[in-house]
Amino acid sequence: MGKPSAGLTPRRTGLSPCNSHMAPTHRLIAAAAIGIAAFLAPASAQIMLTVANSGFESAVSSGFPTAAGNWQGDANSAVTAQNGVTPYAGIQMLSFTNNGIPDGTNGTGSDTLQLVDLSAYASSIAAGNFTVTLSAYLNRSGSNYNEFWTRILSFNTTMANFETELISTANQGQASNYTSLLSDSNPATWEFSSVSLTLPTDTTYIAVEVSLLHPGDNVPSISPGYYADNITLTAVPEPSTYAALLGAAALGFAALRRRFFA
Ligand SMILES: [Ca+2]
Ligand SMILES: [Ca+2]
Repeated sequence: MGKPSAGLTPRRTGLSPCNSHMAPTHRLIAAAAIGIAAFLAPASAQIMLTVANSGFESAVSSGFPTAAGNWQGDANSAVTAQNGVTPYAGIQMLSFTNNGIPDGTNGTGSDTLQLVDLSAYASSIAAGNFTVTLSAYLNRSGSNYNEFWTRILSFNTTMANFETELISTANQGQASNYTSLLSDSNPATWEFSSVSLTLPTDTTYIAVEVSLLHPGDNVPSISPGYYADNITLTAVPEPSTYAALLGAAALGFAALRRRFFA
């Protein structure tokens, strides 16, 4: 951001005697600088999406969700500090304690997920390159080999059909992505994990998920000692927004060049 302004400053100073042409020129310079500044600050285009009960300060439910609004899944629970682990923030955190039904081949998983309605962003998503990022803090006091997952799945039907869609598309949705994390063994530290997914252009909602996988041994329950907290979800729309800004800045400079070299 500093570079374009620094480059423009001497020109503005040098031009100051030419009163009659100054105002429009300054306006052009300012417009170009603002355009470039906006282009160089993509963080400004990031959208914070709402995750309900993002810090697990309220209870979570079991079963497949059929609507947006809270965490559901295996019978995990929101708990206060325990087993040497203090919540990352607030007074509660998610404890992974139940892994549903072992499937006999792929080990077991303890899943908690939430549906997020993205219909308000339909036009941005349809433009393509609409990327969402899910982040979570994870920690354990348990000593077994277990793997945390953060995952995003996209869907284009209604939320009431979520369970059917999840099963019929082999647990993948239309598109999905995950990051796995093997937490360190220090219960005093929280580990950060995040995953991004560029959504199919017809996405209407996504499922965001935090899981604890217990690979291989296929036991019917997971001992307490594995936790998640502070879930965040952000989106960055199609970069054509930046391209438009850069285009505006380029036009401004072209106009300046004509003024100086005509
Ligand atoms: Ca919390
Ligand atoms: Ca840790």
